Order: sequence, then C-alpha cells, then structure tokens
Amino acid sequence: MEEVERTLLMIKPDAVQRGLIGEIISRIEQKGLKIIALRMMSVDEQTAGRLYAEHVHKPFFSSLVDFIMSGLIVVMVIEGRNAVSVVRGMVGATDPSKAAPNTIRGNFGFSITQNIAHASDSLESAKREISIFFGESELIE
Ligand code: 3AN
Repeated sequence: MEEVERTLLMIKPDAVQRGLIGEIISRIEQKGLKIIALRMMSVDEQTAGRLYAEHVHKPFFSSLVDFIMSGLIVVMVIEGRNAVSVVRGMVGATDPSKAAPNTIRGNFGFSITQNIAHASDSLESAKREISIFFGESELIE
C-alpha cells in the first residue's frame, strides 16, 4: 500500500552559491510533489551536529560540518506518495561521480562532500530531520 509521506530536502551551500535553487525546486514541482514548508537559512554548529550525528566518528565529519556551515542552505519539506524514496531517487547516489544521469547530483555535482543536495533516506530519518528544521505548526496542511 502506497502511503503519503513527508521528507526533507536540503539544497546545500554549493548549489545555492551556483544558483541552482530554482532548478532543484522546479524539478520537485514538475514531478508533482507538494512543498509544505520552505526556508533559506544558515546552519550553526549545534544544528550541524544534530543533523550529522550518525557521522560523528567518521573521518569526513569535520569537513561535512564545515561545508554545511559555509554558506546558505535551503531546506524544504516535501509531501507526496512514497515521497521519501521518490525524492531520494531524484537526488541520486551519495557520490555524484556515480549518480545516475538526470538525477540532481548526476547532473550538477562531482564532489562527495560538496554534493549539491540531501534527501532523507527513510521515514524515520525524515521525521528526525524535519524536526531539526521545522516545528509542526510550520508545515502547511
Ligand atoms: P546521503 O546524503 O546520500 O544520505 P549520507 O547520509 O551517507 O549520504 O552522508 C551524509 C553526507 O556525508 C553526504 N551527503 C556526503 O556529503 C558526506 N559523505 C558521505 N560519505 C562520504 C565519504 N565517504 N567521504 C566524504 N563525505 C561523505
């Protein structure tokens, strides 16, 4: 049974700096998914630590945190049938050099750290990540 799901999509500093906000939002809209919250912001160290808590012991943790704090990001909550896997598929593989053509990372990215966008990888991650950026009252019904 297919369920209406909510997922978090983050446009990372490299993509904001390169002027790809519109392109990425446009793909979400053209797919027919619904954006129910949207914000441009910068990330502080505490928020970066929460966001990447699962990577705290990885060798790339500090470069990940430095990068996400290096400029503005855009975060949005997207709603739709199977939204978690659909948006994840549109973003593409973590390593942009391996991401399929016509995915967001496949078309626009090349670096594994500066990899354009992030989408939640499960319903559980989506709930956790959405709550880092948005209160329940900020999600449009
Ligand atoms: P995804 O964003 O595809 O869900 P995660 O959650 O495994 O990937 O990793 C979070 C972020 O950590 C990635 N977006 C990427 O920027 C960075 N990352 C993951 N693996 C590596 C790696 N091997 N080397 C450097 N950075 C990495």
